[in-house]
Amino acid sequence: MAAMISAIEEGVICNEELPEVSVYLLPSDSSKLKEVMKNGNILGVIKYSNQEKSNDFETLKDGYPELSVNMKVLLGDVYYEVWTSSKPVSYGSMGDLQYATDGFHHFLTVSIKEDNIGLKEAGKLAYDSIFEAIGRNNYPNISRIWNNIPNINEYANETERYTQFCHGRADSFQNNRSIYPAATGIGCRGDSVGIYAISTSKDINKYIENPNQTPAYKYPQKYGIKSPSFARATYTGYGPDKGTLYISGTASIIGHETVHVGDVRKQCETTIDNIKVLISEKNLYNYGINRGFTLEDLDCIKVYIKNEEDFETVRDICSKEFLPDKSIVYLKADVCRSDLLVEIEGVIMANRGKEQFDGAITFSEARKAKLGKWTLDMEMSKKNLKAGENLQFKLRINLSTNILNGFMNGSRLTPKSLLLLFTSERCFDSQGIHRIPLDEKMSTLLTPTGLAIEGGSSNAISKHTGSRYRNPIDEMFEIPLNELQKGYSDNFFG
Ligand code: 3EB
Repeated sequence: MAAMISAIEEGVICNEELPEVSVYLLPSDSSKLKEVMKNGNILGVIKYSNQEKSNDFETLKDGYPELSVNMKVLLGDVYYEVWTSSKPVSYGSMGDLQYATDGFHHFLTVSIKEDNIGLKEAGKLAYDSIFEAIGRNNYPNISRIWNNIPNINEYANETERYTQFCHGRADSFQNNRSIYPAATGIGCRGDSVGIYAISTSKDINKYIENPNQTPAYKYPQKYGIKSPSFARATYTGYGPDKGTLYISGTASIIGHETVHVGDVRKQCETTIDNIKVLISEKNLYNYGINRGFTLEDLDCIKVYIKNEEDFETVRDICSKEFLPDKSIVYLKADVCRSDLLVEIEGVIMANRGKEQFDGAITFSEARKAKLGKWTLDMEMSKKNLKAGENLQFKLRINLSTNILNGFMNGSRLTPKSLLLLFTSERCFDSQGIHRIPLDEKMSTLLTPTGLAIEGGSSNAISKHTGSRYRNPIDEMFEIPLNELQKGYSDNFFG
């Protein structure tokens, strides 16, 4: 579709340019690591190594959050996971917690010594401090979190330590926020629970489940009196091509049961199948993300292996499934259930290497209207608008069957087409006065500013609705209803 910009003045659509986060997982001797560190805007650095103490942070450290995870690297020696932003970063700390922000993202590390308090209490304290920091700093929406738990499968007071951790964590979630982000909960060595997390100021996170797995927060009580507080993945960002998909630690679990006990090959294959299903278009579609991914998109892959002797078997499978130019690290670690032999996680940075309109604005929405659910993706060719220029946009709108049926059956009329009014929500009149929707109690369905609005009691600022004001983008499209695909099923959104 194309629209003509018809306003007299030049205008700029105020779409925030969001800072972009990059994650790198690199061996300590790689030149790429030096380059990344030199480029700056570092949100945080996580060190994976067999070493008890971090000894080379000294040379790297520059005020950013850091965490040393004591895990044996099975191929290589020391790996660094480096988080950077495209925008300048500032740093702070609150007690044991260190954080970095770029104005939109908040990265944190916290390490809690268990001492005599026990793992349940340590887990609760760690999460309380996280919620306090992200709340106070105003970045409350967690996208992804990693929990490194010492001696995860050992028992203390007749309960497995992992379930103690889950208990403390669940208590903290209950007091603070009942939305669960993508996570890893994995065994490490040492005497401290090491946690790192990334969160955002705006709620742009979509928390994704796997249709083949019971949501972890609904695991039955036989796995612990309080269920694990995490989702299978998080999609964070605006638009299908400008987001990041964080894939949680994934294991050989179908429903809530461990499958293929004792068979590392089959566990590894099941784990990979679980990831395939999780990131598929069919699954993501239910969350308003109108695209899918494959294993080839997966980067910053961590493969946790319980028994070192399984390394070759696991690597054989993984090197066939994942692309060789992606980062992968094999770590020796106990998984949260003692019968799990392998766990895999990764990151898909959807905004990398994908062709886009120059300076494009994109956004995605998934909403619930009176008749049912709908989603849309929009991509617009330009951000800076000049009168008389052509504007191209790609639009994908999905209406649930409930909405379509509602259109058809809800009235005595039989609608034949859908009218799509495309306007800029924010516009300025010829005196330069900012006209907001409320001026006219408008009801704009699609706006190119990152907001999709439904409802309202009056009209849009549009020539098509008799408004007194002009709008620089103001096009009406008619889409015959019989050309619309049948909508997706209404099985999400709670
Ligand atoms: C599982 O699917 C495997 O407790 O934060 C994976 C990811 C696992 C995160 C966590 C646990 C956690 O239940 C274990």
